[in-house]
Amino acid sequence: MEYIQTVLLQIEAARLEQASQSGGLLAELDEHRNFLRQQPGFRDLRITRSINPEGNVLVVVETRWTDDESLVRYETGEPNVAGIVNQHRNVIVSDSVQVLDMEALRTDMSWRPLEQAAEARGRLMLPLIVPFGVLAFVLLVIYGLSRVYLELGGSSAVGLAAGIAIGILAVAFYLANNPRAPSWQIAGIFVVAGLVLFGGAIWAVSEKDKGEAVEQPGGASPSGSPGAAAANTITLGDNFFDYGGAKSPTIPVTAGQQVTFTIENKGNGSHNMHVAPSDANFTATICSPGGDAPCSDPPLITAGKTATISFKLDTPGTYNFRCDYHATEMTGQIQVK
Ligand SMILES: [Cu+2]
Repeated sequence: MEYIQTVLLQIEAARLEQASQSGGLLAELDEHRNFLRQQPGFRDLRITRSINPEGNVLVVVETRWTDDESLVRYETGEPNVAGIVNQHRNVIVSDSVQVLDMEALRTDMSWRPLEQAAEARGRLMLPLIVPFGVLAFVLLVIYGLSRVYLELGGSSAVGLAAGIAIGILAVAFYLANNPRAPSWQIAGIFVVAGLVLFGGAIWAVSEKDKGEAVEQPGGASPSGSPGAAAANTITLGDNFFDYGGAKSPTIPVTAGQQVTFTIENKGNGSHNMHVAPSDANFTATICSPGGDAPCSDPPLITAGKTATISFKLDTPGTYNFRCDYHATEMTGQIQVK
Protein backbone atom coordinates (compact mmCIF):
# COMPACT_ATOMS: atom_id res chain seq x y z
CA MET A 1 0.00 0.00 0.00
CA GLU A 2 1.10 3.54 -0.64
CA TYR A 3 0.20 6.77 1.15
CA ILE A 4 0.30 10.05 -0.67
CA GLN A 5 0.20 13.61 0.52
CA THR A 6 -1.06 15.84 -2.27
CA VAL A 7 -0.68 19.60 -1.96
CA LEU A 8 -2.60 21.62 -4.55
CA LEU A 9 -1.94 25.31 -5.08
CA GLN A 10 -2.08 28.01 -7.72
CA ILE A 11 0.71 30.45 -8.43
CA GLU A 12 -0.43 33.83 -9.69
CA ALA A 13 0.51 34.33 -13.34
CA ALA A 14 2.31 37.57 -12.54
CA ARG A 15 4.36 35.90 -9.80
CA LEU A 16 5.52 32.85 -11.73
CA GLU A 17 8.96 34.29 -12.42
CA GLN A 18 9.47 35.12 -8.74
CA ALA A 19 8.41 31.59 -7.78
CA SER A 20 10.91 30.06 -10.22
CA GLN A 21 13.95 32.06 -9.06
CA SER A 22 16.45 30.56 -6.65
CA GLY A 23 14.99 30.90 -3.17
CA GLY A 24 11.53 30.95 -4.74
CA LEU A 25 8.77 28.47 -4.02
CA LEU A 26 9.51 26.06 -6.88
CA ALA A 27 13.25 26.02 -6.21
CA GLU A 28 12.70 25.38 -2.51
CA LEU A 29 10.29 22.54 -3.21
CA ASP A 30 12.89 20.99 -5.46
CA GLU A 31 15.58 21.31 -2.76
CA HIS A 32 13.18 19.75 -0.26
CA ARG A 33 13.77 16.49 -2.13
CA ASN A 34 17.17 16.10 -0.39
CA PHE A 35 15.53 16.29 3.02
CA LEU A 36 12.79 13.88 1.98
CA ARG A 37 15.27 11.25 0.81
CA GLN A 38 16.54 10.94 4.38
CA GLN A 39 13.09 10.39 5.88
CA PRO A 40 12.08 6.83 6.80
CA GLY A 41 9.31 5.48 4.57
CA PHE A 42 9.78 8.13 1.87
CA ARG A 43 9.37 6.92 -1.68
CA ASP A 44 8.98 9.68 -4.16
CA LEU A 45 8.33 13.38 -4.72
CA ARG A 46 6.47 14.53 -7.81
CA ILE A 47 5.85 18.13 -8.75
CA THR A 48 3.52 18.68 -11.72
CA ARG A 49 1.99 21.84 -13.06
CA SER A 50 -0.41 23.11 -15.65
CA ILE A 51 -1.74 26.51 -16.66
CA ASN A 52 -5.41 27.09 -16.02
CA PRO A 53 -7.74 29.34 -18.11
CA GLU A 54 -7.02 32.40 -15.93
CA GLY A 55 -3.31 32.08 -16.70
CA ASN A 56 -2.45 30.98 -13.16
CA VAL A 57 -0.20 27.97 -12.70
CA LEU A 58 -1.77 24.99 -10.95
CA VAL A 59 0.94 23.08 -9.06
CA VAL A 60 0.46 19.59 -7.63
CA VAL A 61 3.09 18.40 -5.14
CA GLU A 62 2.85 14.74 -4.26
CA THR A 63 5.00 12.97 -1.68
CA ARG A 64 4.60 9.20 -1.58
CA TRP A 65 5.19 7.06 1.51
CA THR A 66 5.32 3.35 2.21
CA ASP A 67 3.06 3.62 5.30
CA ASP A 68 0.75 6.13 6.91
CA GLU A 69 2.90 6.35 10.03
CA SER A 70 5.82 7.70 8.02
CA LEU A 71 3.52 10.20 6.34
CA VAL A 72 2.07 11.36 9.68
CA ARG A 73 5.55 11.70 11.17
CA TYR A 74 6.57 13.80 8.18
CA GLU A 75 3.47 15.99 8.28
CA THR A 76 3.78 16.72 11.98
CA GLY A 77 7.47 17.65 11.73
CA GLU A 78 9.36 20.44 10.03
CA PRO A 79 10.16 21.08 7.25
CA ASN A 80 7.33 19.81 5.06
CA VAL A 81 5.68 20.82 1.79
CA ALA A 82 2.76 22.58 3.46
CA GLY A 83 5.15 24.62 5.62
CA ILE A 84 7.26 25.65 2.62
CA VAL A 85 4.15 26.64 0.66
CA ASN A 86 2.97 28.68 3.63
CA GLN A 87 6.19 30.71 3.58
CA HIS A 88 5.54 31.73 -0.03
CA ARG A 89 1.93 32.87 0.30
CA ASN A 90 2.75 36.10 -1.54
CA VAL A 91 3.08 34.24 -4.88
CA ILE A 92 0.03 32.04 -4.33
CA VAL A 93 -3.56 32.73 -5.29
CA SER A 94 -5.33 33.18 -1.96
CA ASP A 95 -7.35 30.18 -0.72
CA SER A 96 -5.96 27.99 -3.51
CA VAL A 97 -3.96 25.71 -1.21
CA GLN A 98 -5.38 22.27 -0.44
CA VAL A 99 -3.63 19.48 1.43
CA LEU A 100 -4.99 15.97 0.87
CA ASP A 101 -3.80 12.74 2.47
CA MET A 102 -4.60 9.89 0.15
CA GLU A 103 -4.32 6.15 0.24
CA ALA A 104 -3.44 4.45 -3.02
CA LEU A 105 -5.97 1.74 -3.87
CA ARG A 106 -3.68 0.05 -6.31
CA THR A 107 0.05 0.64 -6.37
CA ASP A 108 1.90 1.06 -9.61
CA MET A 109 3.35 -2.39 -10.21
CA SER A 110 6.64 -1.02 -11.49
CA TRP A 111 7.67 -0.49 -7.86
CA ARG A 112 7.32 -4.12 -6.91
CA PRO A 113 10.29 -5.76 -8.65
CA LEU A 114 12.64 -3.14 -7.19
CA GLU A 115 11.29 -3.65 -3.70
CA GLN A 116 11.32 -7.40 -4.00
CA ALA A 117 14.94 -7.35 -5.13
CA ALA A 118 15.84 -5.19 -2.14
CA GLU A 119 13.94 -7.50 0.20
CA ALA A 120 15.66 -10.55 -1.25
CA ARG A 121 19.05 -8.93 -0.76
CA GLY A 122 18.10 -8.13 2.83
CA ARG A 123 16.95 -11.69 3.46
CA LEU A 124 20.19 -13.06 2.03
CA MET A 125 22.50 -10.72 3.92
CA LEU A 126 20.84 -10.75 7.35
CA PRO A 127 21.68 -14.38 8.25
CA LEU A 128 25.30 -13.62 7.39
CA ILE A 129 25.64 -10.16 8.90
CA VAL A 130 23.80 -10.76 12.17
CA PRO A 131 25.85 -13.71 13.55
CA PHE A 132 29.17 -12.22 12.49
CA GLY A 133 28.19 -8.81 13.81
CA VAL A 134 27.09 -10.27 17.14
CA LEU A 135 30.25 -12.39 17.40
CA ALA A 136 32.50 -9.43 16.60
CA PHE A 137 30.66 -7.26 19.11
CA VAL A 138 30.84 -9.88 21.87
CA LEU A 139 34.58 -10.41 21.28
CA LEU A 140 35.10 -6.67 21.31
CA VAL A 141 33.20 -6.36 24.60
CA ILE A 142 35.19 -9.18 26.22
CA TYR A 143 38.56 -8.04 24.93
CA GLY A 144 38.05 -4.29 25.24
CA LEU A 145 36.48 -4.30 28.69
CA SER A 146 38.96 -6.77 30.16
CA ARG A 147 41.90 -4.69 28.87
CA VAL A 148 40.39 -1.50 30.27
CA TYR A 149 39.54 -3.06 33.65
CA LEU A 150 43.01 -4.60 33.97
CA GLU A 151 44.66 -1.29 33.20
CA LEU A 152 42.42 0.71 35.54
CA GLY A 153 42.38 -1.73 38.44
CA GLY A 154 40.79 -1.16 41.83
CA SER A 155 38.19 1.50 42.52
CA SER A 156 38.18 3.20 39.11
CA ALA A 157 37.22 -0.14 37.52
CA VAL A 158 34.25 -0.34 39.90
CA GLY A 159 33.28 3.21 38.90
CA LEU A 160 33.56 2.35 35.21
CA ALA A 161 31.47 -0.80 35.64
CA ALA A 162 28.80 1.22 37.45
CA GLY A 163 28.88 3.83 34.67
CA ILE A 164 28.48 1.16 31.98
CA ALA A 165 25.58 -0.42 33.89
CA ILE A 166 23.84 2.98 34.13
CA GLY A 167 24.47 3.56 30.42
CA ILE A 168 22.94 0.19 29.50
CA LEU A 169 19.93 0.92 31.73
CA ALA A 170 19.49 4.34 30.09
CA VAL A 171 19.59 2.84 26.58
CA ALA A 172 17.18 0.06 27.61
CA PHE A 173 14.85 2.66 29.15
CA TYR A 174 14.93 4.74 25.97
CA LEU A 175 14.25 1.74 23.71
CA ALA A 176 11.45 0.52 26.00
CA ASN A 177 9.76 3.92 25.71
CA ASN A 178 10.39 4.16 21.96
CA PRO A 179 9.72 0.62 20.77
CA ARG A 180 9.56 1.90 17.21
CA ALA A 181 12.89 3.71 17.35
CA PRO A 182 14.24 3.80 13.79
CA SER A 183 16.81 1.14 13.07
CA TRP A 184 19.54 3.71 12.42
CA GLN A 185 19.26 4.81 16.07
CA ILE A 186 19.67 1.25 17.32
CA ALA A 187 22.53 0.63 14.91
CA GLY A 188 24.05 3.93 16.00
CA ILE A 189 24.00 2.88 19.66
CA PHE A 190 25.90 -0.30 18.80
CA VAL A 191 28.37 1.53 16.57
CA VAL A 192 29.08 4.11 19.29
CA ALA A 193 29.46 1.40 21.95
CA GLY A 194 31.76 -0.55 19.65
CA LEU A 195 33.92 2.47 18.89
CA VAL A 196 34.18 3.39 22.58
CA LEU A 197 35.23 -0.17 23.45
CA PHE A 198 37.71 -0.27 20.59
CA GLY A 199 39.20 3.06 21.64
CA GLY A 200 39.31 1.91 25.27
CA ALA A 201 41.13 -1.28 24.33
CA ILE A 202 43.69 0.63 22.28
CA TRP A 203 44.17 3.06 25.15
CA ALA A 204 44.56 0.23 27.69
CA VAL A 205 47.07 -1.66 25.54
CA SER A 206 49.13 1.48 24.92
CA GLU A 207 49.06 2.36 28.65
CA LYS A 208 50.17 -1.17 29.46
CA ASP A 209 53.08 -0.93 27.00
CA LYS A 210 54.11 2.38 28.53
CA GLY A 211 53.96 0.86 32.01
CA GLU A 212 56.14 -2.05 30.95
CA ALA A 213 58.63 0.21 29.20
CA VAL A 214 59.06 2.17 32.42
CA GLU A 215 59.23 -0.91 34.65
CA GLN A 216 61.63 -3.01 32.63
CA PRO A 217 64.93 -1.19 33.15
CA GLY A 218 64.01 -1.14 36.83
CA GLY A 219 66.93 1.08 37.80
CA ALA A 220 69.12 -1.96 37.29
CA SER A 221 71.28 -0.41 34.58
CA PRO A 222 74.78 0.40 35.74
CA SER A 223 76.55 3.21 33.92
CA GLY A 224 77.98 1.99 30.64
CA SER A 225 75.66 -0.98 30.67
CA PRO A 226 75.72 -3.21 27.59
CA GLY A 227 72.02 -2.51 26.97
CA ALA A 228 68.67 -2.89 28.65
CA ALA A 229 68.26 -6.60 27.86
CA ALA A 230 71.67 -7.55 29.20
CA ALA A 231 71.20 -5.29 32.24
CA ASN A 232 68.22 -7.41 33.26
CA THR A 233 69.89 -10.76 32.74
CA ILE A 234 71.90 -12.65 35.33
CA THR A 235 73.79 -15.66 34.01
CA LEU A 236 74.53 -18.78 36.06
CA GLY A 237 77.69 -20.85 35.52
CA ASP A 238 79.40 -23.68 37.44
CA ASN A 239 79.65 -22.28 40.04
CA PHE A 240 79.30 -18.51 39.75
CA PHE A 241 76.90 -15.63 39.07
CA ASP A 242 77.71 -13.48 36.04
CA TYR A 243 76.19 -10.03 35.53
CA GLY A 244 77.37 -7.93 32.59
CA GLY A 245 80.60 -9.95 32.39
CA ALA A 246 81.47 -9.64 36.09
CA LYS A 247 81.63 -12.70 38.33
CA SER A 248 80.40 -12.49 41.94
CA PRO A 249 78.80 -9.25 40.72
CA THR A 250 77.45 -6.24 42.54
CA ILE A 251 74.10 -5.36 40.98
CA PRO A 252 72.76 -1.83 41.53
CA VAL A 253 69.01 -1.27 41.98
CA THR A 254 66.92 1.70 43.08
CA ALA A 255 65.33 1.66 46.54
CA GLY A 256 61.56 1.15 46.54
CA GLN A 257 61.39 0.10 42.89
CA GLN A 258 60.09 -3.28 41.76
CA VAL A 259 62.78 -4.93 39.62
CA THR A 260 62.74 -8.15 37.64
CA PHE A 261 65.76 -10.04 36.34
CA THR A 262 65.94 -12.96 33.97
CA ILE A 263 68.24 -15.73 35.18
CA GLU A 264 69.81 -17.98 32.54
CA ASN A 265 71.56 -21.13 33.64
CA LYS A 266 74.35 -21.66 31.12
CA GLY A 267 76.15 -24.15 33.35
CA ASN A 268 75.75 -27.91 33.66
CA GLY A 269 74.73 -27.96 37.32
CA SER A 270 71.47 -26.90 38.97
CA HIS A 271 71.40 -23.59 40.81
CA ASN A 272 69.09 -21.02 42.34
CA MET A 273 69.28 -17.37 43.40
CA HIS A 274 68.47 -16.32 46.94
CA VAL A 275 68.72 -12.72 48.17
CA ALA A 276 69.14 -12.17 51.92
CA PRO A 277 65.97 -10.55 53.32
CA SER A 278 67.94 -7.72 54.93
CA ASP A 279 71.50 -6.49 54.69
CA ALA A 280 72.18 -8.93 57.52
CA ASN A 281 72.15 -12.68 56.97
CA PHE A 282 70.14 -15.34 55.21
CA THR A 283 67.27 -16.75 57.25
CA ALA A 284 66.43 -19.79 55.10
CA THR A 285 68.74 -22.60 54.01
CA ILE A 286 66.98 -22.91 50.67
CA CYS A 287 64.63 -20.16 49.52
CA SER A 288 61.25 -20.55 47.89
CA PRO A 289 59.29 -18.00 45.85
CA GLY A 290 56.75 -16.14 47.95
CA GLY A 291 58.85 -16.52 51.11
CA ASP A 292 60.23 -13.59 53.07
CA ALA A 293 63.41 -13.45 50.96
CA PRO A 294 63.57 -12.76 47.20
CA CYS A 295 64.01 -16.11 45.45
CA SER A 296 64.33 -17.29 41.85
CA ASP A 297 61.17 -18.68 40.29
CA PRO A 298 61.32 -21.63 39.78
CA PRO A 299 63.45 -22.16 42.90
CA LEU A 300 65.63 -24.83 41.26
CA ILE A 301 67.05 -23.89 37.86
CA THR A 302 68.37 -26.94 36.04
CA ALA A 303 70.98 -26.80 33.25
CA GLY A 304 69.92 -24.71 30.25
CA LYS A 305 66.74 -23.44 31.93
CA THR A 306 65.63 -19.85 32.52
CA ALA A 307 64.02 -18.35 35.63
CA THR A 308 63.10 -14.91 36.90
CA ILE A 309 63.58 -13.12 40.17
CA SER A 310 61.47 -10.13 41.10
CA PHE A 311 61.76 -8.01 44.22
CA LYS A 312 61.46 -4.56 45.71
CA LEU A 313 63.94 -3.47 48.37
CA ASP A 314 62.94 -0.31 50.22
CA THR A 315 65.93 0.28 52.47
CA PRO A 316 69.22 1.35 50.89
CA GLY A 317 72.12 -0.94 51.70
CA THR A 318 74.01 -3.97 50.46
CA TYR A 319 72.15 -7.27 50.28
CA ASN A 320 74.01 -10.55 49.80
CA PHE A 321 72.70 -13.11 47.38
CA ARG A 322 73.86 -16.65 46.76
CA CYS A 323 73.09 -19.99 45.21
CA ASP A 324 71.82 -22.09 48.12
CA TYR A 325 73.41 -25.21 46.62
CA HIS A 326 76.88 -23.66 46.28
CA ALA A 327 76.55 -21.17 49.10
CA THR A 328 80.21 -20.46 49.76
CA GLU A 329 81.55 -20.00 46.23
CA MET A 330 78.48 -18.79 44.30
CA THR A 331 77.64 -15.31 45.66
CA GLY A 332 77.05 -11.68 44.79
CA GLN A 333 75.56 -8.49 46.16
CA ILE A 334 72.59 -6.27 45.44
CA GLN A 335 73.38 -2.65 46.08
CA VAL A 336 70.22 -0.67 46.89
CA LYS A 337 70.58 3.09 46.45
CU1 LIG B 1 74.78 -23.21 42.40
